[in-house]
Amino acid sequence: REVISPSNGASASAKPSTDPSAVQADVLQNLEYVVGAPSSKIPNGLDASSVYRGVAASVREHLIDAFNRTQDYWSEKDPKFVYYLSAEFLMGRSLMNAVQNLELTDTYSQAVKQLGYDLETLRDAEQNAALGNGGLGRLAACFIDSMATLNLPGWGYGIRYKYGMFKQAIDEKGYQQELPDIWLSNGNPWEIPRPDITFKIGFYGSVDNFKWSPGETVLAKAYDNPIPGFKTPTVGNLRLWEALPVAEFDLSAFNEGKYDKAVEERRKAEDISAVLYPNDATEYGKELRLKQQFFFVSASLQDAVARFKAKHGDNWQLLPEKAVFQMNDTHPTIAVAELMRLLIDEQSLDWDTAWGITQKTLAFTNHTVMPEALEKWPVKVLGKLLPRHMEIIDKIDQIWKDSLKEKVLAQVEEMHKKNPPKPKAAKPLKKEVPLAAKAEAGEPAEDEDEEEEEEDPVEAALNKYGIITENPWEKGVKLVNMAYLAVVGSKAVNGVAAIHSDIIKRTIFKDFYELAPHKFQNKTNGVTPRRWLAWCNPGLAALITETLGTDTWPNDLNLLTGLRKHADDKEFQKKWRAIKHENKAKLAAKIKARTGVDLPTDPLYDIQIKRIHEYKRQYMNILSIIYRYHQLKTASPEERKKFVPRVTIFGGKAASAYYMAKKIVRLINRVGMVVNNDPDVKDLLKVVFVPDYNVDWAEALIPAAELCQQISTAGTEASGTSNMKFQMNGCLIIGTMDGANIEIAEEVGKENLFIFGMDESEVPAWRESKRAEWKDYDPRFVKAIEMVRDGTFGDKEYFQDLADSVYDMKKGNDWFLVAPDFADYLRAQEEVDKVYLDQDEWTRRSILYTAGSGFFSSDRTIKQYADEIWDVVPVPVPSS
Ligand code: 475
Repeated sequence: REVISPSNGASASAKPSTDPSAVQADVLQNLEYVVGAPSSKIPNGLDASSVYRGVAASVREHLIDAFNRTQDYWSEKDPKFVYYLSAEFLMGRSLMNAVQNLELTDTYSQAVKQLGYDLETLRDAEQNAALGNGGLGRLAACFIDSMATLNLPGWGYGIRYKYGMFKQAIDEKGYQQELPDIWLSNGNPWEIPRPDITFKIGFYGSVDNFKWSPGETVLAKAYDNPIPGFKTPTVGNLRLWEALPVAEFDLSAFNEGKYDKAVEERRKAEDISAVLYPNDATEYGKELRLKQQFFFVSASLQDAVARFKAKHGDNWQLLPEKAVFQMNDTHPTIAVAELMRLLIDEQSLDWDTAWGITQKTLAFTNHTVMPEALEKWPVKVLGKLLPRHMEIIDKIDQIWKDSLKEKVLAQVEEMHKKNPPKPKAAKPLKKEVPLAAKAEAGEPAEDEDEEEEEEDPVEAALNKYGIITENPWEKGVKLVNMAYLAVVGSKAVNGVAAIHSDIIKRTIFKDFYELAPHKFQNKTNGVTPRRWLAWCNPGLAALITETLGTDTWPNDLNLLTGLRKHADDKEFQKKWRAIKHENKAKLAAKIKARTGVDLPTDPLYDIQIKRIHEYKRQYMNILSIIYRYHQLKTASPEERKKFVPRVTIFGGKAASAYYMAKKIVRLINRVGMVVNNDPDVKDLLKVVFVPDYNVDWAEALIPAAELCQQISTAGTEASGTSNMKFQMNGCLIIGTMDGANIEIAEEVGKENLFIFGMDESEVPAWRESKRAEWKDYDPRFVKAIEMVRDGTFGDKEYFQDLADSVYDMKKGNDWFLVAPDFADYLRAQEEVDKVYLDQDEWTRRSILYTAGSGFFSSDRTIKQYADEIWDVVPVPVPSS
């Protein structure tokens, strides 16, 4: 049976050409009719930004063509779809990625060359789409790239924030300044507005006999962002929602002269999709944030459910076979209640049927064990904003607790047998010490140890499993634990690296794991090797292709193991090193242009780029640099010659309210100002803080890095993903046995990393018993702290409490173990210097890193999600 779909016929003739001169004509057309440039100015009188927009509009035609074919085909085949629900997608720039993924780089390079431009310059005219904070948001972006490349039917769903991640500037004193990111100011050629696809989203109001009458309603409008796969005609979709008022404008208010009131509705609605909250791994308890979460979850579920209904009518039992929703951390977990509401209230299913379907359709990923990052909404807030959902959550909690009663009773009896009850009951709630949360508020971190009231042990045990629990910090205040809601409502729960998946089973989800061990899985993170190796490091990519004799490795990254046999080859090493050197020179030029700092290109390039956080320990890194500076200053000219020159680079944003993180940013900058201008150390040490670290910076920094810092306190970094990007680009790791570092060490050989510090298993004991009386400060640590205190880097007063935080146990508490790990860190740093002197050995290791990075392709990760959680299979789109 031959099926001729309308798109086949229609697009065959409309399909854009890939011949350079035809592409050039197309670019000119777009410059004239999309950008609106007068033909007299085309091409020579135009600025790069205009030409970029013309080129982007032309590339967009190719994307849309393949996008339509893909989506039509999938719609016709009706396979099971995965929907990736995420409050963040940190996409970065699209032009080069699109051109490369579509395999049109040469075509477009030639076409724009003939017009007098080069593609590289145009690429810089694009604004970064920074709709994410850090690791979690960038992971979502890598995942949708892999989904498209693997031909997996699936969409990403999120929010089209008007203002993305704040832009960071560093003022002349070294302070972080936050500026708005007006990323849409030049328009966005990569999106397709869908004014016809809108859903109503309700808030507030009341519930009468299970019927919800919202008190406020806004519209969610869809924008589709085509996501090209590589070496496949498949183009996936990222659908982002914008919030709009239901009524455009209140004309009668306007006519009465009430201008503010006339536009009030619009402003209130637009607020919902206005800003991305600049918080990484911290909960932010604002009603507007919950509003955002419900807004995009509801729109996405309504959209997917409507699509299902159009095909399958009321055959709801089929839903879990046609759709799966992956919840990216706790932000979208209101989906559990919203899917229940849609099935019960709108589709008239009974509770049990709806619950069975929900539990088979949702899955949940946890990304952090920081207790303050696990969202808990006050019942009062959630109940006011979403009264019907609160009712549903209440019932889920009740049924859940009832189902546990027998088990809990047995447990309590067992406990009593072993341990007859003393007059005072055991503490019902183990108090974690979420110090970073307190530090964020600028409060001193101190243990609180109030007396707990006696509590019925059964009640207490049930409370600890409860989705609705009492706030341990505030008596009588009830909270909805969103992570627990997600665990109970999902078919699968996963962590993002082996150690992390193990930790969540032992700690934050212990009781849930014991009740339903089958739900718990691991999916070690990955990154897209297209953006993070092939496109950002063309020199290395070419050498790899030449050496392996194939260019298929970006889609089959395990082929990189073929590099292993060249690791000792001196000629090959030379070529490998030359590429690194070239990347360093390019980076130095970019840093010079952006910061004015001159960097030599021969020293070891040592880089730490990630959100600024106490647990990530940028502080420990800068303390070791301070000590190095001290050593240099006190060395004789002869001794100085023995130092291995280093360029140390930092990048990362501090959450705007995170007090200590902001001090760390300032310290790094102040150290840079002193060190970089000190003739004594000259080219032996440089300290650079790149302002406004983002995806674009990462693409320049990672290929140039020789050493990267992955130095989180063991047990705190869920996975890390920059570690994988650095590894792919042949950058050595100094790090702790934490997150995915452990798995990287397995692939590369532990002896090839510079591992130091306490293990995850040793950390709790140190915190509990040794921390308070820790006196064993290494003299080098003492020296570095002294230099923070004594005004060597200025701002004497300002830095005192930063020094205290890791040193004075009455004022701080060094929760993240900077002091006890410091000596071993310096030992590892010395080892780094030693190995760097042996360039052949360094390069051998570098090659082994790249060769061992195949496992960390997000293609592998996504295949595992597809096979082990989603049950979604590839549906490749026929070529034409
Ligand atoms: C982990 N973000 C990394 C990465 O799995 C890991 C954002 C807003 C509010 C609360 N939290 C966030 C995160 O929790 C986050 O980015 N987590 C990171 O996820 C991907 O590689 O170790 O810290």
